[in-house]
Amino acid sequence: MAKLILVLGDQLSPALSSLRDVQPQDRVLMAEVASEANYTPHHKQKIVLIFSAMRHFASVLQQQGIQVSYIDYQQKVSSLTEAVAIELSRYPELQQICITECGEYRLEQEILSWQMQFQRPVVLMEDDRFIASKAMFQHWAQDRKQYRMEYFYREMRRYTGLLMQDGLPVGGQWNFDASNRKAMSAKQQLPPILKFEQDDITREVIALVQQQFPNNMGNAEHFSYAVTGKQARQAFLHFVEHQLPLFGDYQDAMQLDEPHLFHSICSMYLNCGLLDVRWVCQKVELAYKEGKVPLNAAEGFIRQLIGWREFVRGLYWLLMPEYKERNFLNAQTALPGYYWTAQTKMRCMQQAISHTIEHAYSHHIQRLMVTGNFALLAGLSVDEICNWYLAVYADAYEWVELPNTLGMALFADEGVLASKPYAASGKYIQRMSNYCKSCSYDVAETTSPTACPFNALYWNFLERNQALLSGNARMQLSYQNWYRKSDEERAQITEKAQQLLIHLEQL
Ligand code: DLZ
Ligand code: SF4
Repeated sequence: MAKLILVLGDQLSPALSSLRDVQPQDRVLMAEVASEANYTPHHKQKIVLIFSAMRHFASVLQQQGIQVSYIDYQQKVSSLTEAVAIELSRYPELQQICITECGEYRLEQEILSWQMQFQRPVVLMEDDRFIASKAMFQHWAQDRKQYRMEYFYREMRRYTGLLMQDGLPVGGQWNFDASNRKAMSAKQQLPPILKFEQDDITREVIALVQQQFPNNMGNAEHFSYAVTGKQARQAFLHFVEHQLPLFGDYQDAMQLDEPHLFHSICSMYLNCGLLDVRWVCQKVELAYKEGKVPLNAAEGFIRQLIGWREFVRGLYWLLMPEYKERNFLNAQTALPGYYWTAQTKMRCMQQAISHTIEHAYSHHIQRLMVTGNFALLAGLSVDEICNWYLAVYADAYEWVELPNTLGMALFADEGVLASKPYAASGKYIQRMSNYCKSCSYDVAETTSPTACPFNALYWNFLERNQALLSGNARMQLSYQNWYRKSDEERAQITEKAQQLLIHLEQL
């Protein structure tokens, strides 16, 4: 039976399950469509990455002799459903629709309606690019009162054998996180970053994006990311050689005007399928075995992939759709305009947001402890913040964005993902960066007119959410510190925080 195989914009992997058994009579369909391009206002570079990588991937499939129908954005097709309808009317002999399971709940619902609509079986195949299947995660999660990444991660180490010896973790411990929190000296030499030349396909896509998405965040003209599997592997090997040796040490550090530091920037390639997680982890393990990188770097990196990445995906599919509705701390405040413009006097926020505008990327501590932390402290709308992260980062799809934002950054899931809110005052940002030195605000102050907004907002966050958070064992110390202050000081801080919240747009 001839099949229609739909390949999505984040399924650009030669080893994709739906492509494994492709027959000469089958047709692959790939489509640039309005609904996927517009369900959130994606950063221009995210759209360029996906459309250009889709076009390159389609041409690789064609070169392999596979029949491919490619619908480009100019054809103004509204949705993937419409794309499938067009393909089936052109090729009615395609009797089955075959697709590797997708990354977002909303699209899965759309796909599930096709069987009825098109009167053909829809075969959803497991996305085994992930190491843990949904069933495997469900099995791990069942009967657990709490889901903790660390325990899941240990299972995954055992399951993959990565950094394991005789059933035990290499180096005698599972996790070297404690040695991954060094601040960085401004004199630290930074390794070169790898940029790719635009080819004709990418240039054409850039012109399209500039024309069709003029108001989306960012600028596409200087786009220099990888758009093929070969380039993405080259980018990753560059990281292993140049950045990985110090990745562990400086994983949490932030530096003025330095968006990349020792990070790989490869999540965007992994998440759209250009890189394979097993290949990536094996390269990192090999670099460790060859003595090229220390254990804290290799372990820290592998933990992000087989630990966090697989864990958040498992949780997403376990808890959707109800998960998306959660708002434990009842955060409702509208997103200030500077999340889109970077026009704020807060240096840390200006840096994290301007890096985002410039590169459709910022690293995880900027996302968690600057823009995420600020949103948590100020009680910004969970829905709006989740939508922002989904739109502005080139690596963002809901399976990874939602748990990281709603759960980890905003604690809106009541601690499913993190055992306590990642709330921090300006002191944390001062310790991990050199931002405060050039900030209009004073990180050492809490209530003065030029005091760092993070400080009063941090205390006010505790005060405001006392009924919900003071029972959390891991928050005890913070509450003790708050109540150690005099009544007068607490009243001043509360007053200052209220002023900040009223004038949030002007910070
Ligand atoms: C993100 C994205 C964008 C911008 N455009 C498309 C598209 O036109 N066609 C497509 O197949 N996929 C696109 N994607 C990726 C999808 O949104 C992604 O497959 C779903 O969000 C599920 O993860
Ligand atoms: Fe950010 Fe406060 Fe430091 Fe300014 S002083 S950079 S607002 S933490």
